[in-house]
Amino acid sequence: MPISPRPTRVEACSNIALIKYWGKSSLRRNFPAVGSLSLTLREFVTTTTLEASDEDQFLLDGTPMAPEEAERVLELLHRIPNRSRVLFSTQNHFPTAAGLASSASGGAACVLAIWAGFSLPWNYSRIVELCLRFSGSAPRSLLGGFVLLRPDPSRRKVSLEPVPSPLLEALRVVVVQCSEGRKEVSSRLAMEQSRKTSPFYPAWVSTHKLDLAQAVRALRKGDWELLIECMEHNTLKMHAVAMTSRPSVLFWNPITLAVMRLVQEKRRQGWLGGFTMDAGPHVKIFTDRENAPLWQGLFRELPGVRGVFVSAPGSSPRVEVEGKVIPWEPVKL
Ligand code: 2P0
Repeated sequence: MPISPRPTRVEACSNIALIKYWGKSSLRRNFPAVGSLSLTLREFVTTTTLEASDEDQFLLDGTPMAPEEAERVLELLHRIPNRSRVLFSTQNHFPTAAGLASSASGGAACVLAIWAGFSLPWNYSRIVELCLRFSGSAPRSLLGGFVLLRPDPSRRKVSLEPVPSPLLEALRVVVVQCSEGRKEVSSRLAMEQSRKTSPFYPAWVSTHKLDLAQAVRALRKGDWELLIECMEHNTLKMHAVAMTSRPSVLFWNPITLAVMRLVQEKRRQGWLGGFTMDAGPHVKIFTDRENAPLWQGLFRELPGVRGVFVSAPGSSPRVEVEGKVIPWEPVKL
């Protein structure tokens, strides 16, 4: 008899890195060359459901997944011998088409749904590893708040650690959507190109630990100024590495630059906020709940901006099997 999954539903929040992951030391194991520090976002949620079915179906926002997306799910399902066919459905409650990262929440939700649905004997460390294989940013969505991911190449593992901060509760992220449509280059491809061809890649790797340590110190102390300084520095360094790859990868557009300039200008006038951009043109501004409406109002009026969204910090995933919430407290490694 094939093993059937129990009906399972997982909600996982996406995350945004303050200090970036860019580059792999092993392509095969999708192992990061550098650590990263992120914030989990409450308003950017992926819901994944899994149940038995007559045929395998993999849906993203109600339509069949692209083959490379379905392949990541199948890679996990291949680990279950003699399984029944499944209906695997993922919904992103945020604009995927806008290029805002969904592989983080999607990866965490996928691994947890398969683990819980099939009652697999995966321990926490195994779940982290499988999330990492799915996507380098996915393990960070296993925890809430600020999350530090550190690679330990000698053990071929990464560790995850929540970073407590007095800034957390009042923190808000304002996401400024600077284009329509999907991104042109995948992060996976672009970071590999950076590793192989950018003359700045070795400097990126060798200075990264210092950025992480500074940002963690800023968070622990509640030091906004230091946090913004090292987040913007690390962001610009990552983009400099991408830009100086061959062929060059330039994620920004003129709206991106206009938003960055406005953040700097308003900060000089006393507004609280710092920018970061990932593998796309959109700008995310880290600020607090008093200043968030100011940024929102400013960017809604800026010509070319397609949307402005605000998120508070999010928590770890919610896993429900047969309608019951099951404990998911990833505290130990
Ligand atoms: C980050 N990014 O730390 C960095 C910053 C994009 C820029 O993690 O190849 O989709 O699947 O491990 O996780 C996006 O890369 O890459 C990412 P893979 P992923 O958030």
